[in-house]
Amino acid sequence: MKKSMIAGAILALGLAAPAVAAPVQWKAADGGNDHWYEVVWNVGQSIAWTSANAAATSSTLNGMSGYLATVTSAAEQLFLNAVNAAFTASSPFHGGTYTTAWLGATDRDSEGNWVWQNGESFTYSNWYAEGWGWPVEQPNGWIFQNYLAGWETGDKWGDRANNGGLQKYVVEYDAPPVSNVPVPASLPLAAAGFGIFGLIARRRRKAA
Ligand SMILES: [Ca+2]
Ligand SMILES: [Ca+2]
Repeated sequence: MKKSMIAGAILALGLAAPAVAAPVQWKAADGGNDHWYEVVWNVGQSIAWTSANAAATSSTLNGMSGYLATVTSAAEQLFLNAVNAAFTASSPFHGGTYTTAWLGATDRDSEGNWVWQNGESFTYSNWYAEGWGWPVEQPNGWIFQNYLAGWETGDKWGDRANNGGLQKYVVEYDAPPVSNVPVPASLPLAAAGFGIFGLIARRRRKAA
């Protein structure tokens, strides 16, 4: 526990650089969306979905905003399979064709109601669903597994706990950045407003 907290602190400070594959574009000329994708490996350390999500949303690429990747069609899944396989092949530490990586969906707010964090509609899914015995059908974690793990079995998805042991995540970048939901400009003002209200309330209490 202590060790992982220290590792987390080091990562937060950016002292340990994760391994990042060169971003790859899914070109419109190839039937894609012109978005860029980047596999990030947290070298030998598991990374929580929430940490991966925060890292992805603070990433930029040539002025484009990043987010944990969304997979919204079979074609996009196939493209990402190739990206993940290329990354896996480039690393001697990874076995198999693919390795599991976080994707940008969660059902933490409403069990079974999976949503992409960037607001795209969750109409396509690729859950592992042919389970007779082991591995079992996914998602299977009920309220204990609320985060989307890509390539859980082959290229199929599974649900995992926030600290589900994954070491990789995929960042997607829009070109141009359109699908990220921006932080409303009024939010800092609102926060400042609440601060003022808090002051007034304290003064009133003091006066009373
Ligand atoms: Ca769940
Ligand atoms: Ca699961």
